[in-house]
Amino acid sequence: MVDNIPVMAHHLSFDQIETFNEDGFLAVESLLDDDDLVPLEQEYAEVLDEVSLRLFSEGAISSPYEELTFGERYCRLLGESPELHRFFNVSLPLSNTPEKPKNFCMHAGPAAFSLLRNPKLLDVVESILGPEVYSNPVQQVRMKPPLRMLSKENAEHSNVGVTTWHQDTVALMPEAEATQMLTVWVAMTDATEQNGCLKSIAGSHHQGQVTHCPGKQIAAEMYIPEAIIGDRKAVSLPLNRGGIVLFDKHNFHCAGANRSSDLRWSFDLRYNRTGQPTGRPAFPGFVARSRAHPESELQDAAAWKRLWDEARDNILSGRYTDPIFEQKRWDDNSKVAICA
Ligand SMILES: O=C(O)CCC(=O)C(=O)O
Repeated sequence: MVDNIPVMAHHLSFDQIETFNEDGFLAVESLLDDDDLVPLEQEYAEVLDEVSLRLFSEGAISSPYEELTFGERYCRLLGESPELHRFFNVSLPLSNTPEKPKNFCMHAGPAAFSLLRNPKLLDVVESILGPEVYSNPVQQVRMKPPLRMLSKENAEHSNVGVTTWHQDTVALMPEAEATQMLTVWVAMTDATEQNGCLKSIAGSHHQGQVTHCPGKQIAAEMYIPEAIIGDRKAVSLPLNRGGIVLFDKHNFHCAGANRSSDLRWSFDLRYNRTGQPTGRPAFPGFVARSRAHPESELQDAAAWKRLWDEARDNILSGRYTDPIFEQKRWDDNSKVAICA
């Protein structure tokens, strides 16, 4: 801090902010490095070890595949246990009544919490949202095996397969209509055309909220129909490991299939201005940065995990009765033709 002006080493430049405002997205290369990413890779390797040994001891998989690399092992195990990805996600599933409570799970480890509070990410977020930043719980890990290794259902599940064209607002409950929310997508592995990097349509956010159609196989995978995309040209966003992409909440974006032979891994995190509704009240957020009240920032990884454990208990016990997620974008007859 110099004379109360915060020093933000990774603040976006004026030109970058202008580009973001014009296009509705912005790629920032090489923001994160090994110091940021290796602790996450180590934590995820431990989770994979723990989960695979447990599933093996329960007879749910044929081998824990300890001899394989992290990526090979995850991909092989997901083939045998299609809901394995849930143990790695940084959010609970979007269901009030999960069929299998054992798989109503997530990962809330200290390295994941450190990613949410990473000062480089928060400098970038502060450039767009201002100094009071809240970690919005609409966040996902995407660990995507090569398409050929996926079941039909998983091929259409955006945590592991393709991601259809959408705006991020579609994930929010109506309470967050006016919330200023920013998506920060983080490349844990290189993202290429071949392994299904992001694609976006520049300027699409100026259109505001558009119709989304119901997911064809998986309800949560709502998509913007062709009739709305039209012949606008998509821009591919390949990025090296450690790069990030920012999205305005109304930007149209998607991600293709992984046609490589390796795992493609990313996180997508969201932040909003503190005090505004998150759009996912069933799940916990926290103050990630506050220039006015730094004492309000959550700095304790164990406390963050406890918040998620409580949310899980509240849902599984039926104490949380409001819908976690609403498939609200197609409850309207005018959409029937456009979605057909
Ligand atoms: O990585 C992906 O496949 C999709 C990410 C995405 O849609 C998002 O960040 O909103």
